[in-house]
Amino acid sequence: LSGSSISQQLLLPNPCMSNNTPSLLNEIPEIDLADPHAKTLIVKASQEFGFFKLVKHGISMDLIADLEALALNFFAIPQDHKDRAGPPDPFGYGSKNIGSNGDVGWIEYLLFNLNPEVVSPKSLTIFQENPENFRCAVEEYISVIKKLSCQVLELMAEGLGIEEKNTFSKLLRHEKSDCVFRMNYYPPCEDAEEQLIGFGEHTDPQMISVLRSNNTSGLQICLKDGTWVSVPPDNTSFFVNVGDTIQIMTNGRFKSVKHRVVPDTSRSRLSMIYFAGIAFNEKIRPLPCLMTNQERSLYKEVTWFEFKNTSFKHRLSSNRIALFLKS
Ligand code: GA4
Repeated sequence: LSGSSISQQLLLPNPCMSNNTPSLLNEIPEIDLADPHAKTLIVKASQEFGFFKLVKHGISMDLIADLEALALNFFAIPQDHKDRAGPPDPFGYGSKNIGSNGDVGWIEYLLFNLNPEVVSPKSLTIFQENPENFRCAVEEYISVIKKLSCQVLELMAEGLGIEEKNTFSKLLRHEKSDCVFRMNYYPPCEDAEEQLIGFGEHTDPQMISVLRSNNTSGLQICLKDGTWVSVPPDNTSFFVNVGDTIQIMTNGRFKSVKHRVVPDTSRSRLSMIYFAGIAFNEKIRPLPCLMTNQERSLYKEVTWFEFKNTSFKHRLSSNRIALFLKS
């Protein structure tokens, strides 16, 4: 990323943010997956924050460290080599531009398509400059994160008192589930005179997102009252965001959390996020078993295909769910 061409858009838009650092989120809900209360704590955290941290998840730190090293190798190769794996339309290597509606950030990234229905020849070029072990590490990581995501989704269903505990997880296990894996690299922004934005505020459209980052800060989440708080980095844990799809499926009980990333001035941040989505033809609507007697759906029924298409036509910060609210 070239420091000389920082556009106005990269500056943090929120005036209350530019001069003061948001407070640290000290009470981030921590879930130990082996704890018998995990399901209750996950539901509480999903309602209150739409965000929580997974500890004692059982995923090998070696696997993570290997993938992190390979990803850093990729981001360190010459720009023209990286560009051969781009542009991310919608999968591949991207730099600065996010999506296709004019959003920008102080970021480089790799987007992997995990939906067998979407043909993505670019997936091959991502690995072109890299040894076969990069592909293997990505595949292995995705397979363990998918299992972890299913575990979380099952605890969510159980905690909500849904009889079939695989209600959400079976949507992810579906052979045509539309998932994405993303590696984000935020170079340090030491020369910047003003606070830059790495990844602008947004919610994730899928069911849940499972994030792991190195030990560099940057992630911020927006609380219910609208205040932004920084999430202390923790490279041994995973962070889970509730996405738009689960907010709709729970008729608003779970909150799709607004979040953003502000790059560090002196250290680079690397995060890897697995977005657990559903198949294109699945309907997004509140689960009938969750609706109490008089309760009415807050949202218009929509397929994931329609929801995703509409989302991708709007700016990053747009309120996607609001587009599907019943009047
Ligand atoms: C946000 C969550 C995931 O990173 C992502 C993003 C996608 C993209 O980078 O292409 C989008 C964004 C995300 C939602 C609105 C549109 C599409 C950028 C953007 C401006 C891969 C996804 O699925 O939705």
